[in-house]
Amino acid sequence: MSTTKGRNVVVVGTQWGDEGKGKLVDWLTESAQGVVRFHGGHNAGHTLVINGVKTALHLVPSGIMREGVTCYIANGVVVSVAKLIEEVQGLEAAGVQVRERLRVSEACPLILPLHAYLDIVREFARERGGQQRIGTTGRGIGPAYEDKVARRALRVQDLLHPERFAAKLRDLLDLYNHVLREYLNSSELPTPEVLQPYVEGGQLRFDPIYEEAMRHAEWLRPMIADVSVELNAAHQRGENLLFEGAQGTLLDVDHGTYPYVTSSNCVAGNAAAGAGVGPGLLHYVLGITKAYCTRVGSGPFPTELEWETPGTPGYHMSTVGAEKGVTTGRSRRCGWFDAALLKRSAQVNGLTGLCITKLDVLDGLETLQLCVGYELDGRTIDILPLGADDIAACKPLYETLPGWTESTVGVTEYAQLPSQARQYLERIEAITGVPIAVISTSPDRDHTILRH
Ligand code: 2SA
Ligand code: MG
Repeated sequence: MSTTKGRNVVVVGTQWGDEGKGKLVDWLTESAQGVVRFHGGHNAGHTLVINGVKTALHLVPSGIMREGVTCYIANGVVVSVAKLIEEVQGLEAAGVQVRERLRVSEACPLILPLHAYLDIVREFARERGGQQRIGTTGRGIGPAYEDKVARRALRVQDLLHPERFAAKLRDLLDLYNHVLREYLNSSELPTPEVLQPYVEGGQLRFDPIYEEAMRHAEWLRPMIADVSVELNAAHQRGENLLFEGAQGTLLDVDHGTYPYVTSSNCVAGNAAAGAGVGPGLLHYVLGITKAYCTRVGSGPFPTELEWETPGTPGYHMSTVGAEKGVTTGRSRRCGWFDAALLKRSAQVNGLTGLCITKLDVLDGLETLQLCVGYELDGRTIDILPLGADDIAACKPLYETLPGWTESTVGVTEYAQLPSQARQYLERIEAITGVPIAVISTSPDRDHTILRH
């Protein structure tokens, strides 16, 4: 994990998100000059704890907490300027200088209030049609990516051309208002309070969306950049870049538990496409892995435990690990570590090294179960299958390992971990074939073990 000049690191989540990527990106930023978000949007929730002070980030890259680091929001990210303003203002009120160090790609598709509305309407329609909700964050991520691949998105660069913006927005609203009229009975539609100014009788209104976007354009203007050109120039200068993944591999639209996924590619390979750099610039892929599993939202989770009953291991993980969504405040489902799932993640990301987070949360559990494969349709398999239906049919196969009673909170030397903790980690390494380079023993920046 040692960092040399001009060496770039991609940080990805290997499970369903919330593995602790934010802390690691912040920690690694000590030797980076730029941090890049390359996919997703403000559905992400990255929590950092610095000198005991907690900061939650959604859209701003986690490098922002280090002075002098440039933060890039690259073309693969879907941007809500309203949410960006809110987040930047919060950070600046707390004394973090942001705007001079933030660059936003002109090619980013915009998330407008209409996308959040469509997100909520779609979830409602699924349920009404007898399907399970995806359990989205309701931030408009899916509808914004739909517009992007359908080639009708409004992009950051359109904000600087009011007439062009207005024409594109009119077309978009015509389309969606038609869809809303045809397919849904507007009187039934739920409209959250924050979206009420933009909706009338189940129809999206042009004026408030347009006027707000034009105000936002002025705020954003100084930060708008050709991020791809800037990243390539930074690399030429010998700077180290850090590519910050959001969500996790099992939420990837191609490789995850489809359709219970997010709408972007969360895997390491997308760092190149989503940032506008060549794949040759991705030198080290660090997979962030929680020492157990969590998932927020619907969808299959083979090693899920009962996590609401006091006294159970699942309850222990949920409470000691404070497993609540940073963006929505939803409780996360909890379960045993799934090494067969990690095997899938290691392959699709091409992991160079692993970072195990929240090891300390397992302190005090008598025994630990490690999923090493599944029974599926009478066969035994050792890697997570593809797609929600097969994954839901998997019966996990476990190995039992001893737990430890000592506290590991704040340990910074591998040798000082209890022998059972080391045995647990080394078993994970042996099954996945990926070396554990880093271990995190509390949310604090300094409570980190660097192994190699
Ligand atoms: P969406 O909103 O379209 O991306 O939702 C689709 C699925 O992706 C999941 N998802 C997430 N899972 C974990 N963490 C996320 N970020 C926040 C956090 C989530 C929160 O860090 O805690 O606060 O609830 C995140 N973002 C999206 C989502 O649950 C759906 O399963
Ligand atoms: Mg999170």
